[in-house]
Amino acid sequence: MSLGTLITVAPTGAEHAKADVPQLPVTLEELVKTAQSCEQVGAAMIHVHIRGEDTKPSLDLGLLKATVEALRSETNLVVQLSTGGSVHDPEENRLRVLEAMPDSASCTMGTVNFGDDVFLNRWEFIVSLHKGMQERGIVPEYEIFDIGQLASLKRLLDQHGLPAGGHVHVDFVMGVPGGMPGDAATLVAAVNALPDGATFSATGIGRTTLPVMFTALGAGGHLRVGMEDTVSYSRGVPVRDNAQLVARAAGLSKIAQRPALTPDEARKLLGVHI
Ligand code: KMH
Ligand code: ZN
Repeated sequence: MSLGTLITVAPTGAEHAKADVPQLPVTLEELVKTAQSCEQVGAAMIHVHIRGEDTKPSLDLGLLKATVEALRSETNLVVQLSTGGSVHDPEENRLRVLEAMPDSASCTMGTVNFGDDVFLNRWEFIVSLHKGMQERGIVPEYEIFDIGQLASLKRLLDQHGLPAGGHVHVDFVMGVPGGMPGDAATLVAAVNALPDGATFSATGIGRTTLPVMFTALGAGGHLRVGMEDTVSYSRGVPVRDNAQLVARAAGLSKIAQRPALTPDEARKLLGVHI
């Protein structure tokens, strides 16, 4: 069990509309400010989805590169780009995200129903992402939306070897309609099915946020929080900003005697080069 808690902030995502959630960071300036305020209260890594000028999800390579550069110069956070994008993004655009050379990138381990949509992750595509990251020295975070995807992760590691950095880190994304539920029993079952030596973080979508957070802390895991996953702080109370969610996670981590890791401690845990 790791002594401290890696807190990842996922501030934007691809699903919420700026018109519905005005506090959602969508411009590069808003993203950098959010990143700085989240770092100040305990975040060590940022999971980034960018938006275009129209505030809609984008995988524009130039903007992705500018985002990585800005986050590197204005914060010390580990910069993780999403290769999941939105459910509408084609595979070639998702794969091209790696050309922005982030420290880390997400790699979802299977296809899953996603509300009324389908989040498509074919085996060949997963292998391309894994190999693309190995070649570039980008550290993957394997996103797990359902327990069976852990069997795919073991198959991937058996067939194609360890990721860059030599360490396997998984993020359980729980409570997506179509994926695994966000409850304690499911998280414990998922933890028991992890590859040997892997670390994990967990996030619960919407009202599953708190049960997943408490269970992850108790099970020795790390935390992902942010407005990608949750826009309500409590029943009927909108999230003020991402830092509010990070501060709550950092406070609970401290109470659990597993205080928030610094970004450099996170790099060590994940195998990201300093
Ligand atoms: N937006 C979801 C369809 C990831 O970032 O890698 C996919 C997602 C996972 O958020
Ligand atoms: Zn994401």
